[in-house]
Amino acid sequence: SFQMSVEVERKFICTDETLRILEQTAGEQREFHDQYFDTADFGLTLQDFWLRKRKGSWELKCPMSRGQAKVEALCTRYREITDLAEIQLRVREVLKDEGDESETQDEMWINELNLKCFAEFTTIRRSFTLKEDAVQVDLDQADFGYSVGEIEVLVSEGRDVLSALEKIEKAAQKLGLTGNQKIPGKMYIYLQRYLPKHYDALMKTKPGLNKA
Ligand code: V4E
Repeated sequence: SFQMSVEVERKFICTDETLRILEQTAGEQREFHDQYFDTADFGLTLQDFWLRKRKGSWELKCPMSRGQAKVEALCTRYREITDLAEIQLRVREVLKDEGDESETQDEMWINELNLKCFAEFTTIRRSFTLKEDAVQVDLDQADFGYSVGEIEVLVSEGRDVLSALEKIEKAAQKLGLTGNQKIPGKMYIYLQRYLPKHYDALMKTKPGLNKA
């Protein structure tokens, strides 16, 4: 069966105060390079699908039907698909590709579907696990000069998203996060800086999103 999980997360800007709190727990650091793919007319991202390759593995983040208004306030949630055959199926569906549905090997499917890498960057990530709240906190430093934190909870499909929100809220309070503004992720800043046409097209589909 396909491994599908739902990621609920809240981004934040990490202050020295929050960093001090996090550094009381053991953290680990890693580095990765992400490549994001879309068609020339933004067939995936304008529908809020995010296709990415990281360390040789593919992942598709898929939007979920609008749920609790509470989720949209400060957090985002996406279904994450990591099974390649399932990713190909979903991408073909989103792009309304008429071609044969046979699973193609290697990177042939990328060319076939006219997908191109539109953004790539390297991130240094420090991760902390707050065990008592069952959340993970990541501090990301992207190589194009943007740092952002995120509190995230993975829930399995169909599980209660509200309890995830409560965990995130509890962790946010512990970390002294008082802001109630939605903080943009790395990709939004990247698009805003380097691909303003793409960014503007996205903003037209998401009028509620905060500008950076
Ligand atoms: C979902 C999304 C994008 C894809 C990147 O997602 P993100 O979780 O920010 O990346 P990262 O590196 O933390 O992935 P992880 O390691 O957790 O798998 S790019 C834009 N979006 C949509 C989006 C949104 N709807 N709202 C906000 C505030 N940011 C991004």
